[in-house]
Amino acid sequence: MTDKKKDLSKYESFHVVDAPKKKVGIVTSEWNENITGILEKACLETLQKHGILAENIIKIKVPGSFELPMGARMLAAKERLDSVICLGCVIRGETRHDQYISQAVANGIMQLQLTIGKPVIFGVLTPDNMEQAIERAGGNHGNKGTEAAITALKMMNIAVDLKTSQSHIGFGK
Ligand code: DLZ
Repeated sequence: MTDKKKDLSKYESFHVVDAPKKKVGIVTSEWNENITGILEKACLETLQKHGILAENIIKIKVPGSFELPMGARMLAAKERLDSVICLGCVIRGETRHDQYISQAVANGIMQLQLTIGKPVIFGVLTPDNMEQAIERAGGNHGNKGTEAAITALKMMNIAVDLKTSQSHIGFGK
């Protein structure tokens, strides 16, 4: 059973600080485009709702979710981005193909964000079937595109807070 408290799509907007000067990349998988298109639209709208200018949102498409980490890396290398959001939908099939893709994407995204030092967001659905995907793309379980945008905004806020505060992380003074 899903914990409703964890459904970030129903977030209160005052919990998220606007980030008007930030530049964000969105990388969207073309596979299951009927779903990923909905995620992308919600993601874009949420970023703009929080003050990010249209010209500071750079969108690209990749063939499938497996290509998301590489697409994000290529985009981050070309543009000075504060965050990259990866959107995809890997639906379970008859074989374990989906597990290989999902694992590779999750690992690739984690590796990329730790390497470049910027938040790279895992906005990838991993449903058992199309019905579950639809529920997470504007249905009963919210819209994971919105959630991905909120996560990016929160992570960019953390980066700003750490830069401006006197506190430090680590062992030095
Ligand atoms: C091949 C494949 C399959 C079977 N299923 C999906 C899927 O459900 N979602 C998705 O985003 N991509 C899928 N792909 C394509 C792979 O992600 C990738 O594009 C190809 O294996 C080529 O590297």
